Amino acid sequence: MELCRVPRWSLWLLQACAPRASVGQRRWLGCPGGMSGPLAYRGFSSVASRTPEVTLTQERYPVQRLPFSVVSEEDLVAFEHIVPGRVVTDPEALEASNVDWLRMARGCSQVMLKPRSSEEVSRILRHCHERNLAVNPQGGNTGLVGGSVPVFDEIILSTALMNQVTSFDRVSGILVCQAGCVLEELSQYVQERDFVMPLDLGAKGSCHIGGNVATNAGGLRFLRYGSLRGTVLGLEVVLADGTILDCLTSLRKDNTGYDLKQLFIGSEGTLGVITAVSILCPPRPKAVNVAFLGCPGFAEVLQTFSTCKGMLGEILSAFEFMDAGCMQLVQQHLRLDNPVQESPFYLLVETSGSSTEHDTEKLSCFLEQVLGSGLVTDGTVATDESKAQALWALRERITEALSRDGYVYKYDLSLPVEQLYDLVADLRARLSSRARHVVGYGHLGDGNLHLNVTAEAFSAVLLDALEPYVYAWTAGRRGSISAEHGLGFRKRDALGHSKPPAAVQLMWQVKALLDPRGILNPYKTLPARA
Ligand code: FAD
Ligand code: 2HG
Ligand code: ZN
Repeated sequence: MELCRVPRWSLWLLQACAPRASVGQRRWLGCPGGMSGPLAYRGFSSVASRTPEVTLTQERYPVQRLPFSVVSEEDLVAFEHIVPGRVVTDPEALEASNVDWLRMARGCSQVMLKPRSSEEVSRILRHCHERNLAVNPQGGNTGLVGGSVPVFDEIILSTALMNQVTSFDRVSGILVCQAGCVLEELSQYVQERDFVMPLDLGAKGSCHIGGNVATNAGGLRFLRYGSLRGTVLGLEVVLADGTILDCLTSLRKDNTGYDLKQLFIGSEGTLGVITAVSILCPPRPKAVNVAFLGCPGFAEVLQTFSTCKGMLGEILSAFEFMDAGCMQLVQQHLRLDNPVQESPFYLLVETSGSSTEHDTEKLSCFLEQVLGSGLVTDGTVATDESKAQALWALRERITEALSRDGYVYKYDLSLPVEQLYDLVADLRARLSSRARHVVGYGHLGDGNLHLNVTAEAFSAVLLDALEPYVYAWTAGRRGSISAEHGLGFRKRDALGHSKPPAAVQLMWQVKALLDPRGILNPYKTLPARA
């Protein structure tokens, strides 16, 4: 097939040769309201201890402690025996693990355990099961729904020291590793071998692969590589009673009975502790281009998406959008520059393929078409790796900018793509001056809207104006109230807006089967029982 001629303006369209993930290696994950500089942001502890005013979850929300045992001196002795020197009880050291990334949830756990192996996890859970002690599995603590931190005094079971790669097959691209490996480190590991991780997200510098699987994280590569439900080939999981379930196969095809690993993908630590993951990594694309475009309206955003799919086809790897409010926030709080003319909407389009010449020409044709027809009013394309990184930062760092704006009410919705932005406009009118900002952005290519509302501080009145309104609105369009972040503590009671009573009932039955005492991440995912 003949490619169309490259237009004159596309002379400045050059290719960013490395995949975007390699750009991400130098990225760091900021903590809201925190210090500046990569080192300051690497861990959360310093930030959490400087600003300790997060309200206890049990004080802000109506929730009752369930009748679990309280950790005793004898329990601590037993834990010290299982994980010697890795029982954390110092309140200051526990602070960062009791408070979530968003600083909206706070528990009061007095013990964190840091196992190194599945056997240690098994011994810990066997003890907790026998003693009726509640446990909160924790990875990188980057979750956005209050699932990663205790609600009361649950024991924090951290995977931070379970960070070893077990094997990597250079022919198939299958990676087997422990659950506590940091996503960015895995990304770097496989890239050195000419592969990429099938997922990427703004939290990659801190989140763990086990946490990614436990939340079934979506992220920025979903459009290209699909869900973890497809790319995760096997899991090792420790059940609530300490049983080690070894389903850590590395087979592309396996139809022997029920696919049990799927139960644990997206179960948010309520059914078992994921201790190891086998995941299929795609080959590293040789040609990657990133374009950042300004659009005059949401109708044009949708038409640009249709045109993009038609013209870029198999090389399209990301189609992300953000509104003008998001741009304003990243400019104001992160001092990032808008590379194009001010517009009501912005798009980030990425292509990944194997031929520089082919992909560049295809992208040029697409840009010529959308600029020529007025669907897009301005645009820029990455000319080198650092520019590609700068363009991605505008989209990836919105979460961080929002958190610096004040208290954030966060919604993560799946909606029919034509209606993706309607709720943002609706809420702006509904909330008027009660909110500081109402913004919309997200993975348009996946039909996933991130609707965020900021205010100076938490307000129960504003919360009442938002919920259940947002959930009912979404249910009315047959959408999902959680596209990728999960339910955690904050959204568990909204499950009924997306699932029928029979499904919720079955979920409880599965929970009872796998965790009969309910010790694993209680108060999360499944709705509170009356
Ligand atoms: P944690 O936050 O520690 O835990 C999350 C949940 O998983 C908790 O319920 C916890 O109990 C459970 N869990 C953790 N580890 C295990 C384990 N080994 N076994 C069983 N249960 C476990 N999410 C997306 O989907 N897409 C995005 O694009 C995205 N971008 C983000 C950007 C930023 C800046 C931030 C702060 C967050 C973003 N997130 C995104 C949310 C978050 O990063 C993901 O949910 C991530 O997968 C959580 O991983 P984690 O290791 O931090 O898990
Ligand atoms: C993203 O896509 C993440 O950037 C976070 O899923 C979304 O902060 C949010 O609402
Ligand atoms: Zn997202």
